[in-house]
Amino acid sequence: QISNKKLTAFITGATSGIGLETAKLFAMNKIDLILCGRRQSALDTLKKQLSRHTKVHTLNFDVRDKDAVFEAIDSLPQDFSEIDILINNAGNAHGLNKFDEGDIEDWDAMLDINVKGLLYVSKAIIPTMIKNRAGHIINIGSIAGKEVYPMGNVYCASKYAVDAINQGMRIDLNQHNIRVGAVNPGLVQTGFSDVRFKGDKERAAKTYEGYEPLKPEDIADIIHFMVTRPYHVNIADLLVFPTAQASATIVNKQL
Ligand code: NDP
Ligand code: 8X3
Repeated sequence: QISNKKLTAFITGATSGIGLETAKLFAMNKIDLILCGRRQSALDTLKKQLSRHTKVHTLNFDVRDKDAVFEAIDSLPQDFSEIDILINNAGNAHGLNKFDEGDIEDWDAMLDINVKGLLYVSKAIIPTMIKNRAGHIINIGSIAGKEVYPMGNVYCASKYAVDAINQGMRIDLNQHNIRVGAVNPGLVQTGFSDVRFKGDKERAAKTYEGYEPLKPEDIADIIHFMVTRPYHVNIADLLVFPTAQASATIVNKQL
């Protein structure tokens, strides 16, 4: 029974936003952590801060790099090798352009990170869960994986893929007693828009003006709720908006 023992969680994209807040909340609740990202200084800071509350191990790899993913996960010390919870969170939108004006490098980045990176990490970790006949995988999808919106095109495609992978994992891992579920947020104020708009801070800030967006802490709270349900309860698919948002494109802005 997964809930009776001290848990170990593996979080991708732990250096910022949703992943970072999930790491903090898990640490406060004494869940051991394997935190991943590419920014070593952010990983070092997190390790220093969160080690006061729980055991923390950091891994620096780019999820696009298949060999690096498997080497990093193979390198885990014995006391971090039994992973109970996988939060597949690393990802971003790159650009917001009409399809015909899309940048091929942006398309590659979104499909390689949001889809293939998630697959590599999952492939490396699932065997432990199968061996243990227990585990919980939470895939961070998006409203963009439920609804295509103007100029969302390839980012939406990447998140529709996450939605399909979430369903496929749940079906195929069912016989192994593994829980699989997705959280699909609407607008959350994180580093997301800085990346989407390639460092244009003014444009990024505009995304969150005139209404109260979700905070990454809100999503962390939901993820923590999911992992703390009794083991026979699997929250399979959850869509969460800020109250001001009704769909991918309908946001009640008071500007
Ligand atoms: P942030 O930009 O704040 O965080 C993204 C995280 O992903 C960072 O920790 C980053 O770490 C990591 N990451 C990005 N690219 C790579 C890579 N190639 N290899 C390894 N790690 C990588 O954004 P959010 O917290 O908002 O995003 C987290 C997830 O939530 C994403 O999957 C996103 O699509 C999803 N989401 C976000 C929404 C929002 O409105 N913010 C809404 C719906 C879904 P580092 O740079 O150190 O590698
Ligand atoms: C992030 C939310 O609406 O920018 O996935 O696609 S949105």
